Amino acid sequence: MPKIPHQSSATGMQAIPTTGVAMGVQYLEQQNIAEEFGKNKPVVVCSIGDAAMTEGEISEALHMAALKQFPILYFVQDNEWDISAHASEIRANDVSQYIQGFKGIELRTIEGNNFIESYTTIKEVLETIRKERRPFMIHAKVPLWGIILQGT
Ligand SMILES: Cc1ncc(C[n+]2csc(CCOP(=O)(O)OP(=O)(O)O)c2C)c(N)n1
Ligand SMILES: [Mg+2]
Repeated sequence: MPKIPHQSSATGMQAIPTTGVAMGVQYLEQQNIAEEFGKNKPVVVCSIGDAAMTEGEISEALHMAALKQFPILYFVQDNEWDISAHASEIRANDVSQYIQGFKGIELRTIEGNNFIESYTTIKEVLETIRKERRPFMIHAKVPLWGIILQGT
């Protein structure tokens, strides 16, 4: 069953707690005191927006995940908007470029509105994390809903 940690109204605040959970999962496994899940080992998912990715705390979390190889997926939904500010106003790079600075976190960049590509990539990444116990980032490029609705 999924377990969901606390919510916060400040953007990006999920990265440190979720990375901490992944650290805990790794600790239990390394100490041989983890619950037995067979092939279905736990995976931690940090779901986050493109603008929230620019927060300072994110860097701390990514550094530890890359260094210690935690079983976590950073799932970034990039709609190119930060409320009413466009990506071009608030960031120098997208996350596929940014993550290159964190050796050890494997990247997949996908079109998030392509169901087959999204489904197969997420399936493959979750299976790999369950097996190989290391961090991934999926950068899903997605449309902004409001703009789509206005256009219809
Ligand atoms: C630390 C902090 N700064 C600013 C805000 C105001 N704020 C709320 S949502 C948001 C934009 C988030 O954009 P993104 O992470 O791309 O998520 P999206 O809404 O596009 O899915 C901002 C700046 C906030 N909640 N917390
Ligand atoms: Mg956004």
